[in-house]
Amino acid sequence: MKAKSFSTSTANTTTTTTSSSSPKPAFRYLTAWFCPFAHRATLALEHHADKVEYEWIEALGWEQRPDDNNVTGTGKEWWYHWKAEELKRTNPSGLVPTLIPIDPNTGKGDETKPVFESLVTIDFIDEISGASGIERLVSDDPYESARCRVWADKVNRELCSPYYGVLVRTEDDERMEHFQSLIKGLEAFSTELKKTSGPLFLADGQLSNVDLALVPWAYRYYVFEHYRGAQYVITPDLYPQLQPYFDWYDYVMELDAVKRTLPDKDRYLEHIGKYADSSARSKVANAVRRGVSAHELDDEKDEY
Ligand SMILES: N[C@@H](CCC(=O)N[C@@H](CS)C(=O)NCC(=O)O)C(=O)O
Repeated sequence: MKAKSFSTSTANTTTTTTSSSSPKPAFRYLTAWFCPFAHRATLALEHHADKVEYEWIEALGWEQRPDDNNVTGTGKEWWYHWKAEELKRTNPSGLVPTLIPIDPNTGKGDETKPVFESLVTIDFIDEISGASGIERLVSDDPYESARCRVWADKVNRELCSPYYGVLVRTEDDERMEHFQSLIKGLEAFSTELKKTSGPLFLADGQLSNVDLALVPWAYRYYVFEHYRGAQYVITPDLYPQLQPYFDWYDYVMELDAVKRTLPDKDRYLEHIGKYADSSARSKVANAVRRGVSAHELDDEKDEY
């Protein structure tokens, strides 16, 4: 299999690599350029780009469907996700990211072994890469690894889910409530960052699953100002207590594996506008509209 180098333009197309026998683990990577959950898996794949190969398959996107039956009652809510058949077949929830291992003997995806759930994909990619020491995203130290497990989940609940509350909820006070809980979460994260010498979650500049859990959303917080106004901006002037987080942010955004995976800001702004104006239908958007957090989405209740 030919190694594929990532560029943000890659994320706009389906990239095909040719297959032959290869000692490196290789995957069909069912993803979407805009998806922050998938971005976590992309970051892990790119961090281990010399050890793991993948074929980027754009497997999800917006499609506008006429609201013939006036299901929404607003005449506005027309945007749904189209999904690749391969995604529907392999992930019971039909969500990206999903990784399908490529069988080295046939060069085809082995659909009996899909790997999904973004936090799981980070750890899985790290393990299958065979990396060791400082290159690992899951610490070799069992105590640090346990602390990271707790914090990756906490980051997911407290620093990622509120993002959707700010964008999807329609009342100002509800949006602000989600924003305030995000700031509280960032305060807790900043305090935890002080436990090591910084600037990353683990000591000695070792990138971890906790860092990768947060990078996609930290990068995307810029959309708040555009859609929700100046009181939703997160800057050192306004929140000096978050300085460890700002130092972390400046550092991670300069890492090569991060820089080359960041979606174009204007293009993403347009994409996420469908959440901000309530015209989007997706499991996450429906869960938040129903009044629960994004991480509590339910396949049955939030199907659309
Ligand atoms: N808990 C999942 C969430 C993934 C997710 O919600 N992905 C979105 C794209 S950003 C998706 O696939 N949506 C399809 C749908 O809503 O049906 C994870 O962490 O991987």
